[in-house]
Amino acid sequence: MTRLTHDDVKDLSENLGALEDFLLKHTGRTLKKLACEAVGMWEYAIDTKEYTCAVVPVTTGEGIISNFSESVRDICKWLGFEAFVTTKTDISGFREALEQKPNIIFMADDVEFLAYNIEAKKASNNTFSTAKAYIAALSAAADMLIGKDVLIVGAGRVGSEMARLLLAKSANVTVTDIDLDKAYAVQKAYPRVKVAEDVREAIRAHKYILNASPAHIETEDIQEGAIISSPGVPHTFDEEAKKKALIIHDPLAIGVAAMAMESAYYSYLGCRK
Ligand code: PYL
Repeated sequence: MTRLTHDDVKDLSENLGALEDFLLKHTGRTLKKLACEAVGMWEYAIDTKEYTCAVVPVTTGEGIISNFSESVRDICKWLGFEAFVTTKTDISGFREALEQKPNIIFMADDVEFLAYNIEAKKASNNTFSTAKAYIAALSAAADMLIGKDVLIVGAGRVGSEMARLLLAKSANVTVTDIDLDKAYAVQKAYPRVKVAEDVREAIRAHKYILNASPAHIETEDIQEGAIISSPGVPHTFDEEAKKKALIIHDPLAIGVAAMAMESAYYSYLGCRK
């Protein structure tokens, strides 16, 4: 996934209410219900207020994204979890977190973002949680995906996981990417997936689109009434695109909500190694 910037997350916490209203209007789900549906759990299987989430800022690679950890904390709180950000970073922050005896620890470097459930000894991964969550959102907005033609734009880690999950929902899946080797690698892994070599033509031909790429989607290519579920950043859809299509996007909250619920769910499932 493309790395977020401070601008992507600086207003995230205060916009959670607006995101929830949008999800309720277009998917009929709250953020929490959508997250639970994404990970396949009953919403009341766990009582989130009985869980504490620690978020540890990590300075490796390109370093801290200002307000990233605070946004993760606030998304967890929105779901009913107790949550805090450690004052220290990295291993010192990890140690500080442990002293508070949390149930789940969130940490992200430039490649991986995990929510580790200490009791269950199992972590949820933002890449896969995001894929599940955006498919759940598309499925809810499109009133099921069985037998429907769905295009995945972007054949990276998220796009490839989306292909697997969409096939499990009996959708007709086409994948496209400017790097055709990546698209054909997904088809090799999942032979039922079709490859569209012309990205723009594929977008013009599909009503249901999962955008798992940082690529800009031209407004003129978007079908009237299309539904585009789009975790990708940067998010470059203009106002005209938003009039033509239902565009489901937020830079972090939908994916984090799914990984938080999934991680807590491991306790309910009694995951014991
Ligand atoms: C998890 C996000 C979603 C999209 N891209 C992913 C990303 O930006 N990853 C990098 C996160 C770095 C966080 C930094 C910090 O502030 O702790 N290490």
